[in-house]
Formats: sequence, structure tokens, C-alpha cells
Amino acid sequence: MDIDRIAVHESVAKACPLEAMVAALQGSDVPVEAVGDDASFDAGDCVVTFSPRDVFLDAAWVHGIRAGYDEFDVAAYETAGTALTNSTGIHGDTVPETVVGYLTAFARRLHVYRDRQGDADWTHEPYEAPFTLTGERVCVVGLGTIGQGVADRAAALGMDVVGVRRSGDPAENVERVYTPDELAAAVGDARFVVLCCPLTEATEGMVDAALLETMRDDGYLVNVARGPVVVEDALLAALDAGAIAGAALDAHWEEPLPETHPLWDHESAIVTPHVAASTNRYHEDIAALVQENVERATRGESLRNRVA
Ligand code: NDP
Ligand code: 7N6
Repeated sequence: MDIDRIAVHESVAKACPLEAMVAALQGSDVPVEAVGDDASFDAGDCVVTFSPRDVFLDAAWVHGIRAGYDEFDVAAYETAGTALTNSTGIHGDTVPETVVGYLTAFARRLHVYRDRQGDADWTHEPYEAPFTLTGERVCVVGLGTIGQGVADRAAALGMDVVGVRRSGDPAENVERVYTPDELAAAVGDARFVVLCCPLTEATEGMVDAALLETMRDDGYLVNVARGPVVVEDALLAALDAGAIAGAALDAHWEEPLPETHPLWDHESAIVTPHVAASTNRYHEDIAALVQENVERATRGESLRNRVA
């Protein structure tokens, strides 16, 4: 594959400044330029983008700057013969650190005290409310880059870690790995269930009313995957009924989450606006991936992270 232009689509601004991404990609012999929705593409182009556009199918290769590529029509890429690569592999610190933040907030009640701070409120949580992460069980659903990072940190905190992955293969710091058909058994004893899997036909609606019913009533759900992995109405009903103790959600069914959505001021929820992966080095991490693949393409080797 001969790449003679790297076109950085303006949608990358959803994750990092467009100019920073363009600058980070400079340095090889291949020219780099920012492009908007009016641009056209040809067989010498690599497009770096956050969002899909139909016109990208005219390029040689499209690089999505997210790990999740559920918004891309993989079959159309295969039909067009356009390569599609994703950005899995770069979120092994950011997202797991955010997950540790959610777990710590719930256990140590930090979110409650932060909410009260504006009222100079010295009220203590009930004696029974705070607990330690040490000794609690977490079930990590999806044991790839992000799930492994969560498992490593949870184990370091003295938690009991179990996990779920398609293959069922063992993972470091995970005492027992279940397969997706064993999901109910995997979550049953867990104080925390952390979703770190892709959105696929198999995972859409995976966390439904029945699974939430299986969870402990003092258990917490964390979703850093994609909103539709969880059935929205079922989660709201479980939170309202106290069937689970709370949920931390970074990924939502509609983004931005509508202003009137009940989760915004739900006392059992922590809502973040899809920022679990945010870092001031995002442009550098993406540029390293793209530049490695430009070199591979030049040498005629297969692209890393190729999904179509
Ligand atoms: P990886 O590809 O590294 O890992 C995905 C993991 O999910 C694998 O362990 C895989 O199993 C597992 N998996 C796939 N299908 C199922 C299933 N049906 N049930 C249980 N596990 C399953 O991806 P990443 O860790 O890089 O990212 C995971 C997802 O997180 C992304 O697809 C994206 O949607 C989301 N994400 C969200 C971010 C945010 O900002 N909130 C940032 C980055 C990613 P196996 O190992 O057996 O193949
Ligand atoms: C943007 C990260 C992903 O799939 O959802 C995330 O990688 C987006 C900073």
C-alpha cells in the first residue's frame, strides 16, 4: 500500500485538538493535512478520523482514533477493499485509572461528600455505608487492553478479581475467567461489575433486567464500554428499586446524554461525559500507532489493529 497523504478529519476534535493531531503526525516523508466534510479521497490516502463518513471508502486506509469501531460499517470496508484500523492498545492506563476512581468513590463515599461540599455540609454517611475495596470481588467483563488494566489495578488493591471474555483464556491477575454464556454466574458474587467489552451483536443488551436481578443488591455496575451494552430502562428500574446499589456510566445510549435524563441527578449514579480515556497525550498515542502503520504499509507488511 503506497500512502502519499495523511488526511486528518476534523472530527478528531472530539478527542483532541485538530492542530495537535496534525502536528504529531508530521515528521515522516508523508504530507499531513487537516480536512473537513467537503474533502474527497483517493487510493493514496490514509484518513485519520473519530467519526465515519461514506466518502472515506475511496481512501486506501482509514484509521479510527477510538478502540470501539461499532459506528463503522465493516462490511462496506471489506467490499470496497479499504483497510480499517482501530486504536485498541492505547487505553490501558487512562480508562482503568478512571475505573479505579469510580470504585473508590463508591466504596469511600467520595461522590456523596463532593455533592455536599457546596452546602458546607458536615453530615457523615451512615456507619454501614463505607467499605474498603480490599477483599471485595470485581467481575471484569472484557479482558483486553482496558479489562486487563482494570484487573491489574484491582488486584493491586487487594480485590478478588474474576473476569469474562469470549475465548475464556486465562488472564494475569484474574482468578477465574468465565465465557459469555457463564455471565450470570460470573457477576453473581461480585460487588462490582465493570463492562470493558466492545459493542457487538453479542454484547448489545447483554446487561438486561435478568442480569441486573442476578447482581448483588449491594453491587455496583460500571460501564466504560458502550451505552447499548446495557438495557437503559432495566438499569433505571434497578437503580430506582435499589436492586443494585449504584452505577458509574461513562458510555451512554445517546451522547451527549440528554439534559433531562434521570441519571444526571440520580443519587446512586456517577455520570461522566465519555471521558474515561481522556488524556493530554491522546494525539501522541494515536500518532505513534498511525506512524507505525505507515511504515508497515511502506514495507508491504500487514497493518496493526486491522479490523477490515
Ligand atoms: P480489546 O479488543 O483489547 O478487548 C476487548 C475484550 O472484550 C476482549 O477481552 C474480548 O474477549 C472481550 N469480549 C468480546 N466480546 C465479548 C463478549 N460477548 N462477552 C465478554 N467479553 C467479550 O478492546 P479494548 O479493551 O481496547 O476496548 C474495549 C471497548 O471499550 C472498546 O471496544 C470500546 O467500546 C470501549 N472503550 C471505551 C472508552 C471510553 O472512553 N469509555 C475508551 C476505549 C474503549 P477476547 O479477549 O476473548 O477476544
Ligand atoms: C476518545 C476515546 C474509544 O472507543 O470510546 C473511546 O476509544 C473514545 C478519547
